[in-house]
Amino acid sequence: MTEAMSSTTQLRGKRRADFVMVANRLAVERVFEGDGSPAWRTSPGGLVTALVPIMQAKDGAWVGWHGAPDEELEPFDHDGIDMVPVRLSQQEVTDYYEGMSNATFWPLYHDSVAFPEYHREWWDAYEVVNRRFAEAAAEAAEEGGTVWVQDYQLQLVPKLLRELRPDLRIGFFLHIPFPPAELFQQLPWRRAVLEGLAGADLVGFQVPGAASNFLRLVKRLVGWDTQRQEFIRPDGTRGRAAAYPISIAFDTFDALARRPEVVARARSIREELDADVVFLGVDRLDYTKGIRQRVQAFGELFRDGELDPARAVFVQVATPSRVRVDEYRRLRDDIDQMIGHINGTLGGLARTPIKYLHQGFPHDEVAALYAAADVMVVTPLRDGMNLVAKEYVACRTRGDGALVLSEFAGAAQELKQAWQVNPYDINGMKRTIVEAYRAPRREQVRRMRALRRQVAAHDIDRWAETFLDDLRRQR
Ligand code: GDG
Repeated sequence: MTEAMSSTTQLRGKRRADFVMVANRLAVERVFEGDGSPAWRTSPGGLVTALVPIMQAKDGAWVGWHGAPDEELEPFDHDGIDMVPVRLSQQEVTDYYEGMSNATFWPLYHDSVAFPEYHREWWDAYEVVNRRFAEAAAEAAEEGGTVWVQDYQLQLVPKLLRELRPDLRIGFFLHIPFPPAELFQQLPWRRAVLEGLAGADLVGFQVPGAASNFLRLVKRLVGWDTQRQEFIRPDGTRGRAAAYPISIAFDTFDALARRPEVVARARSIREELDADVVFLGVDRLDYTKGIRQRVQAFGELFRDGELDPARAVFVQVATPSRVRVDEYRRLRDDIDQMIGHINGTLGGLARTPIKYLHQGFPHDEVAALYAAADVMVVTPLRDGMNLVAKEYVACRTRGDGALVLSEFAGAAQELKQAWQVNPYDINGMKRTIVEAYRAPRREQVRRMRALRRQVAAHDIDRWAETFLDDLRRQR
């Protein structure tokens, strides 16, 4: 990841861009300097880092919400990119973002592992906000330009944009899973969503199964013909749906983990933990990530003496997330209680078997944790990709360490040499966790080297290039 950069904010006249990104959030966040004056800083994160150079080279524009409700801002330049803020009212944040996006689409698309709620007023807000984003993109894009729309908050934008600006080349990428027909059909607005997505020339998914789910649904519920990866609209134009597994900036993580400060920090983490074996989980605190099941498994391993609390420790970092959505509050309370119980009954004065950190850390600290952990445990119940698994691999610069990975993460389709588990099968997961840490070092190294080759060869730059090349070819 790049270091956050701050730059002065300057307003620009209306200028049209040849390449426009559209995402729920702008690529910058507002920070306040020492004297209290506001400035914009590039958001950390792989997607932004990968796309910033492309956008700078093309004089691009980025359309998105700037993060504060009830505030209208003029477009401004930030490091050579036109930032186009979209306004959201507080009510829209509640209905479009927390409601329709995060309490309907998010659980429905993740196998309904939490119950999706359907509220008509949420849907109404979703339509209104999607139209606002489409209009902002239509205004920002140059004649014949390219627009790339990101993720489940904006599924109606491709169609709306196509109606407003038939000259544009439109791409869409879904970062989360796309469910099979049996689940998707619950959605009262299913046809509108399919048609919304199918306004794009290229609809990208994390894995091939998601693209086929989409194509099958377009055929069945919208009634359009499909041929292999293509769907054919009534006017005869075609769009394509295919898989583009997202990745990380491998070289950046690899270099970060080799920095002397990070190496030293990893060593001091090991000293502080004072354990022979360190297991690690790093997730947003989200019910899709399988944290309950993972904690259950570790609790039993410690209770049954398979792991000795005097010798082993499980470190779980859970970054606070979507704290205003009810289901996330329940999850936080559950996890607190489960871990409190395990540590209270199995720990001692000097020992807690589970070190639980309900907070976010800077990137170099996360890299040091990856470098310090013998076994990384990534057990989502369903996950579009899961970048944590790939980041761990990239930070294992000595080629050792073991990755335990849920077969329900998109990443499992690429990371074949991980120790794969079904997170619903607690006994199976316990067995595999023990097997991974007891594996001979040469076995761990053999697997890790293969994983590192895979991630190094398929990094985020390659992901963006492949998607954009295919989009160009499609139209
Ligand atoms: C969605 C999809 C898909 C976490 N804690 C800290 C921290 N993180 C960073 C990780 C990683 C990112 O957050 C999490 O990415 P994931 O991919 O694991 O999961 P989601 O947030 O659910 O992302 C997912 C992804 O989109 C991309 O398409 O892979 O399937 O659900 O980068 O490192 N970073 C820092 N401190 C923390 O405490 N700095």
